[in-house]
Amino acid sequence: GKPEGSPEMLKWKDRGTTKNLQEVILGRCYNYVMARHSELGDKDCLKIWESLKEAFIYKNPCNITSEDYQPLMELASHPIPCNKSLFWSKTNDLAHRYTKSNQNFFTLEDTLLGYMADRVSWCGDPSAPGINYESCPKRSECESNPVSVFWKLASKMFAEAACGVVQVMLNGSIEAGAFKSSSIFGSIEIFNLNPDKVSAVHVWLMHDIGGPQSESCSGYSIKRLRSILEERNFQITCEDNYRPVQLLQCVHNPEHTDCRLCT
Ligand code: N1C
Repeated sequence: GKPEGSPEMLKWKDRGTTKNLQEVILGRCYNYVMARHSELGDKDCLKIWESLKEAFIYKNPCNITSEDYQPLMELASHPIPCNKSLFWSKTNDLAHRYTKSNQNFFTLEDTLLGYMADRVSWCGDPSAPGINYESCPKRSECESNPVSVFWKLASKMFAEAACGVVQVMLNGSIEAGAFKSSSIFGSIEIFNLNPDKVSAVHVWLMHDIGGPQSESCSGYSIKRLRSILEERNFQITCEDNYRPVQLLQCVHNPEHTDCRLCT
């Protein structure tokens, strides 16, 4: 027979569907619902799993649309309290460490939808069993793959649901600039904030401890973000190295000068 799992027989370039996807999604769903029962109302995890499965099973993994996810979005979405939404771009790890230590803020991964899908992969195949566990398409192979379409839609809904003051954590150590218009934050989230519900955007511009500070709040890409947001009638503030987040970075770099109490 064929040599199993040898790279040359893989159809796509990204990793395949997560093993035991059903159990992982169901387990995470029950876990989330149990911990936050009061705020969530009734959520049917079995129905949620089935609507995720129906979105991609037996389908060509390059032809997924937002409509495929509509039932899932309706079943799994829930409101987020005003002033608590935290967006991020190129600060995945730090942003999530921060919301874990400070229960006051929600990233998309702190909502039911994002929590279930975090670091999980899935895609379909027209032939049986309808799920491809070997490989899935990368974004460079096709834009309309199940995982990319999911995150774009979930990000859009997360932004639409925000109210009050919202926060965004950006990475000031990136050479190309902290704000990128092609990122999900720059291309989807900022354009789906509702000016009737959101008053202001607070930028936390973090740079790596000991790393370069390629950009500060007066930098070029932040100026572009500022003009986009002001054009849309949001107030914007920017803070370099917001101290509550920097203290979390300092846990791993306690001796660094940026981490000393008196500077
Ligand atoms: O493209 P990005 O960042 O600006 O996207 C981040 C932005 C956040 O504010 C989230 O609300 O968009 C949302 N989001 C996720 O929550 C998320 N979890 C995992 C967007 N993408 C997410 N991923 C995966 O990381 C997904 O595969 C996407 O393509 C990357 C984007 O990361 P980025 O470039 O650092």
